[in-house]
Amino acid sequence: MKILLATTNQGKKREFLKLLKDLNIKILSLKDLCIEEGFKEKGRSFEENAFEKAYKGFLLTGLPTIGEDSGLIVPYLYTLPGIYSKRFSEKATDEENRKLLLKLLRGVSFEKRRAKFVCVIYFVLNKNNFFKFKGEVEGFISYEERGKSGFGYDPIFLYPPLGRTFGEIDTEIKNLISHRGKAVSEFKKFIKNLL
Ligand code: ITT
Repeated sequence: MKILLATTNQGKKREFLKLLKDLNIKILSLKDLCIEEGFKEKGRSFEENAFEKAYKGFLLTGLPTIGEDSGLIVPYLYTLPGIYSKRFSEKATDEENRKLLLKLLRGVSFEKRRAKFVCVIYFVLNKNNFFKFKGEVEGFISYEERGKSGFGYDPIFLYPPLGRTFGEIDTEIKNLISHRGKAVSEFKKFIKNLL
């Protein structure tokens, strides 16, 4: 079985490939298929965006497709960056996004720095059958950047059970506890049944 992973984010792709490597499935990326087109998100929820990416990938290639939308929710900031996680700051680079978030939380107490990562995966098997998987992980926004692992907001996402940010842990460990790791684990149960 071949599956398209409809993401342009290299950090996500690295994690997915590690998480799915024990399945008897060939995972192709948009890049592998020379598809340059980005997947602009227009939806109002992680669900809508994930579905749109997966369905568009399926329509473009005819392959069963995984679409994923994820982001960081900070209740103190009325759920921002949320579905705008990728384009939170003006320049929309990972570094600028992190800087903006730290700036908005300057002087804010630890308790109010609660945050959670959310990951929604849609798997479009064919034009009439699609399946949703979701994962979340809770933590806090740190006071400064720590560590260089991962991508996006990882260096400022503090995970209390380990006393470290996601920027300070290896991908293998992150995959065991992360929002994406949890959603993919549900997806794997499903796909094993299907196969
Ligand atoms: P695709 O739409 O092509 O998949 P994207 O980067 O545009 O890639 P999203 O719209 O889902 O993806 O944006 C999610 C953003 O949320 C991402 O760019 C990161 O800034 C952040 N994010 C999601 N998961 C993360 C993680 O595991 N660690 C750190 N930041 C994460």
